[in-house]
This record gives sequence, C-alpha cells and structure tokens, in this order.
Amino acid sequence: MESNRREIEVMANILSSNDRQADLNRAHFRKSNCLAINVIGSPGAGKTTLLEKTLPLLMLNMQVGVIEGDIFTSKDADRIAAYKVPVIQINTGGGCHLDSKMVNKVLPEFEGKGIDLLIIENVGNLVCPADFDLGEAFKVIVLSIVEGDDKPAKYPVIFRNAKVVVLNKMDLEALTDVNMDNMRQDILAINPDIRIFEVSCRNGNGLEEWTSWLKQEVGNYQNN
Ligand SMILES: Nc1nc2c(ncn2[C@@H]2O[C@H](COP(=O)(O)OP(=O)(O)OP(=O)(O)O)[C@@H](O)[C@H]2O)c(=O)[nH]1
Ligand SMILES: [Mg+2]
Repeated sequence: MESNRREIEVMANILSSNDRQADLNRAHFRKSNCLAINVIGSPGAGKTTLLEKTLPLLMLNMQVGVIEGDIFTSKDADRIAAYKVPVIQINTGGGCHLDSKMVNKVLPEFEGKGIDLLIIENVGNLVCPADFDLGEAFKVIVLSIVEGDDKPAKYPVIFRNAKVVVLNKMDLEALTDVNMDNMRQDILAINPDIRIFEVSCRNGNGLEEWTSWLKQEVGNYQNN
C-alpha cells in the first residue's frame, strides 16, 4: 500500500516536471511562430509513411522540420532525410515515449531555419505518449484501420487528448472485417470535436484533404 502510494507520487512528480518544460517549449514555439504537432500511433500504423507522403505537398508552401522519436534506430530519420528537410533523431534508449525535456534539448538544431511546422513523430505506442505533453499545439493520431474498430474504445485516453485522427490504410478495408461506422462512432463518442481523416498512404486517397487542413492550421496559428 505504502509502496503504491510512493509510486503514484513519483509518477505525479515526473508528469508535473514534464508539464513545466512542455509549457516552456510551447512558449518557444509561439515566439518562433512555429506550429508544433505531436504524431502518435501504434508501431506500424503508418506515421512515417504519412510524413513521407505529405512532406512534398507541405514543402511547396512552408518550411517543415521533423523530430523522429525512436527507441533505438535512425531508420525513420533516414527515410525523412531523403526529403531534404531538417530532421533530428531522438533515441529514447528503451523508453516508450518522448518527453518535453528530450524535445527541448534538440530545439537549438532548428534555430534560424524559419520552421513554420515542426512535426514530432513519437515512439510507436498508443498508450504512453498520451500522458506526456511535449509543448505541441495539438496531438495527431495515426491509426491503421487494420488494427480493428475496437481500438478507439480500448485506448480512449489518446483519443480524448487529440485534435485530429488520421485513419490510415483505407486501401485494405475490403480485406478486413473492420466496421468503419463503429470506428467513427466510437471515436466521436470519446471526443465529439475530433477531426477525422480517412486516407491511404498506399494509393494516395484522402491525402490532399488532410494536407490542406494541416496547411490551414499552420496559417491559423501564424495569424494569431
Ligand atoms: N497497405 C498500406 N500499407 C501502408 C499504408 N501506410 C503505411 N503502410 C505500410 O505500413 C508499414 C509501416 O509503416 P510506417 O510508416 O513505417 O509505420 P510507423 O507508424 O512509422 O511505424 P513505427 O515508427 O515503427 O511506429 C510499412 O510497410 C508501410 O509501407 C497504407 O496506407 N496502406
Ligand atoms: Mg515511424
């Protein structure tokens, strides 16, 4: 009982220290007029692929920077570097999520580059990143529909905290038993204000709508 209480206290301290640094990061982004977004999803949901498909569209209008969170490798950062955008790898060395201090450490790398949009790809995980504010303007969930329509109801915290969800791999819908009506209803029951995009990074469907929305978000942020 006593040790349980101590664990809860330690966790609360970690979270409040994380939140303080996240607020400082947010102030830094505001001052730099840079919209920062935190992209979260299970391993293999298609986060990096979504970036690969949208970067060429975004780069026509703005300067984009990317932070790649990964447990060990630089595989995702290497993929993004091919698009000639500033990209920084953060390896958590086993940790299941990024935190605001890790992000703060790499911010000087983007200094003076005029970044309008900073995309932070979190470690592949639908649970742990939900509790760790990085100082982003909002969270983006990437959910592969192949994972099943029960996932929003089973992992509600992240859906409650996100502004937008990209339902990816729509090209595979016919090959699965996913019920898209249930999926949408469950997401909206958790968060009625969340924006839902249905895309396929494989055939390109829906990417234009998602990218236009994101460009508009950058414009709204920079004009406020
Ligand atoms: N069929 C299909 N496959 C996709 C789609 N999007 C991504 N994939 C594939 O899904 C696999 C995983 O994609 P990634 O982009 O690496 O996934 P991720 O979410 O970044 O994974 P982690 O960084 O490891 O968490 C790759 O083989 C992609 O080619 C899609 O829309 N349709
Ligand atoms: Mg990835």
